[in-house]
Amino acid sequence: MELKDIILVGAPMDAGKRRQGCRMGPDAYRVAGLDQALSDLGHTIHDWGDVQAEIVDIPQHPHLFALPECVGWTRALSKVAQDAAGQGIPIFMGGDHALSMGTVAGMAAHAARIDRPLFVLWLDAHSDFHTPDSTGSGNLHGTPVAYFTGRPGFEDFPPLPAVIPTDRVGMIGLRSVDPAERAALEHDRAMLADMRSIDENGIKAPLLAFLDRVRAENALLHVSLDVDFLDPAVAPAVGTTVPGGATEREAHLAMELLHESGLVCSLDLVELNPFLDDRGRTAKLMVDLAASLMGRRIFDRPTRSF
Ligand code: 6HN
Ligand code: MN
Ligand code: MN
Ligand code: MN
Repeated sequence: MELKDIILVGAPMDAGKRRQGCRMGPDAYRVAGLDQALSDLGHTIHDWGDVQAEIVDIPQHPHLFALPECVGWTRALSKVAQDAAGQGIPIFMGGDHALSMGTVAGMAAHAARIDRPLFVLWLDAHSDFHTPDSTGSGNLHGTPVAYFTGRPGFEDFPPLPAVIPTDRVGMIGLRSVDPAERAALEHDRAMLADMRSIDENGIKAPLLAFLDRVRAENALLHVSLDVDFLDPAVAPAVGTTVPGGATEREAHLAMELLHESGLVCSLDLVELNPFLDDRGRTAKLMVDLAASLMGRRIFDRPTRSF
């Protein structure tokens, strides 16, 4: 197996929605042993500590929750992502899903600099395709895909160094998509695999089809893993649970296929809310999934004792 430099970046962002707790995510991953799980595979791990948001001088918005804070996180994370991408494989330990505005913007800038396209795999119950104008909740964690694919309404956010065309986005695990998002997704062609299609055809076929496209374009692949991609029975530590999610087995298979592809350049672990966890089980599952993505073999999975 090719050994990598893996850069852990803590992104204790909690501004993307009203319910608080995701700021504790980075430390939960450290306590759950992410560093050790990855170094056991032979990789070299560099923990860069936690990023802080920049202070941004714009007023609060009447409808959008914590807009200035989200803009400040986007700026800070975009810079860190560009730095880290030049030195290894960054794993962004969230933090809520609004952090992906910054991480994907930064990875897109990196990809543009080395003249490669960037694809994004969105593993999530939700499409996070709202614009600031269409969001009903006003929670910006429901908007990052719209931002980095260049949909309108993000004027307060840093201009994207490189917009990602929607046909370079793959979404797997969908089962809660608001009408405005659905309407927009109908004419923007992302690759969509909802839970119905996974139940009927499995997770392997759509994932391999997407990976074939990434490979054919000699592209880089950023993976964004939202805890609510998983079924709440196995991953309770998230504020936006939707029943009927991916099983532990489907999620591991996806991670192993991603590893075998050799295409992944960066990873977000988002929406873990340790305040809602059950004896650390969600944090540990996310660590095990990250380990599978970075090359842990099936017979090496640890016995989990509490
Ligand atoms: N997430 N569509 C809902 C909203 O509030 O806009 C839920 C968003 C969930 C966000 O998955 O990171
Ligand atoms: Mn999400
Ligand atoms: Mn979600
Ligand atoms: Mn919504």
